[in-house]
Amino acid sequence: MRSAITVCLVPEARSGPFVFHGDLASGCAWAAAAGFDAIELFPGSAEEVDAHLLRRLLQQHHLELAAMGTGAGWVRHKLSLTSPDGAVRLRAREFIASIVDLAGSFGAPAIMGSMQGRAEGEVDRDQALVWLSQAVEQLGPRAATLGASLFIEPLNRYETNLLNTVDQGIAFLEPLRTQAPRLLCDFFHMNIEETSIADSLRRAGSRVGHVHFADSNRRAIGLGHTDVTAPMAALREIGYTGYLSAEILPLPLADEAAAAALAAFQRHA
Ligand code: LER
Ligand code: MN
Repeated sequence: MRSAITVCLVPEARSGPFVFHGDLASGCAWAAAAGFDAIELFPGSAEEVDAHLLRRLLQQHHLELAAMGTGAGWVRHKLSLTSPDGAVRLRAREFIASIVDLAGSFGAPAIMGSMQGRAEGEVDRDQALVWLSQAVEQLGPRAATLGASLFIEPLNRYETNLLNTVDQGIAFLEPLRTQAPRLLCDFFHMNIEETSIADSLRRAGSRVGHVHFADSNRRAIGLGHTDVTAPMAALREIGYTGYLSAEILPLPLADEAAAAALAAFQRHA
């Protein structure tokens, strides 16, 4: 397994679960100095990322790109793949597609988390899941063409009412034609929604594509009350070799959060 840490380029996401906030150059330098293998990038949009600069910075700092988030589409523009407004759904799909392309050019997956939206008002759950499946059937092959996956992230009940659990994620992926998508298992959300994080990881098996390595209070593992012994044993059992990515709050301060996250990685991976 490899370590990653979140780098956020979006000032509006200041209160989000990102350790570094600022620009790309400082974020890469900081992540490398903190000792991580990779960054997980949260950009404002694909257009706002200078791909040449990112490539140069990753090389210079011996970093990988673990994944790229698409949540700015929600945070900034209130886009969602399940909006009742067809024009908004289309813009959401285009927003994610451009991040799939950008991340894919680095061999990295895009993350579909908050852009899944929620079933509410005139949109019932079945309709929302149909729209979500249709979007993923388009985005999955697009990522696969670039040799990348697409990460589908179940979120806790306070953020969505669509995909909350790993089992719902598995059921969502099962009927799809595209084989590219994998599940993003975020220990913070799982602590709220799963009966057993370890058992859920075992059921997901090879569908686990990425892990957000966050404690119960969304701080670094070790700074909350989640015991990751059994989940880590489960990850080893299923042969997981991907990232443990610290998508955590910068608490008590960013540097301390990063140090705690790296120590947890070294202790458990
Ligand atoms: C994104 O990875 C995530 O976990 C969400 O909770 C962000 O709102
Ligand atoms: Mn997450």
